[in-house]
Amino acid sequence: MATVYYHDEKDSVDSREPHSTGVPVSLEQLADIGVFYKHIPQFEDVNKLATQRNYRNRDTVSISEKALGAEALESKLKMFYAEHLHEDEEIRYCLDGDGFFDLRDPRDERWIRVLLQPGDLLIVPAGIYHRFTLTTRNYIKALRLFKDEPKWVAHGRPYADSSAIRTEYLASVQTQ
Ligand code: KMT
Ligand code: NI
Repeated sequence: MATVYYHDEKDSVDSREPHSTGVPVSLEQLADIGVFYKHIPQFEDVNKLATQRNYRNRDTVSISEKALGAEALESKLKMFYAEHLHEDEEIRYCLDGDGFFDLRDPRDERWIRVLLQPGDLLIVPAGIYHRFTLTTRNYIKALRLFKDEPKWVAHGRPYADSSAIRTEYLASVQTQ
């Protein structure tokens, strides 16, 4: 079962704690905001999905104190946990460890938290505000898939509010 729920918004508590309200969010609700979640245990099925959706680039990241050092880890997490959006749809697939993706529901501005564990795949649509953090285990190894050239640029809020990609995303959610 996917672990997806509303975030408790208690921002004084470490982001790596679960922050659960105990109120679950269904995969249908995720789909309503253009987010697709699936547990895919077989790696070849990830490759199939990537081919079907025209993904041409990928990389693997290890995010942990061991991989990055304590200081770099803290600064990376700060960056990932700042609310941002990307100009392209992107896939995240958890290979090892775990982490939380928070997705901002554009209809009520609530944060929806998705736990990514090994074999979990998340399609993050272009234009959705989101953020990422580890769990208290402090380690994830993840595959990041990009349609074209990896666009590392994260557009922060509120600067991206008036961008074309945000407007397009909001229109796609409203017409569903
Ligand atoms: C993102 O889009 O915020 C990220 O890629 C975070 C790290 S991937 C586990
Ligand atoms: Ni991002």
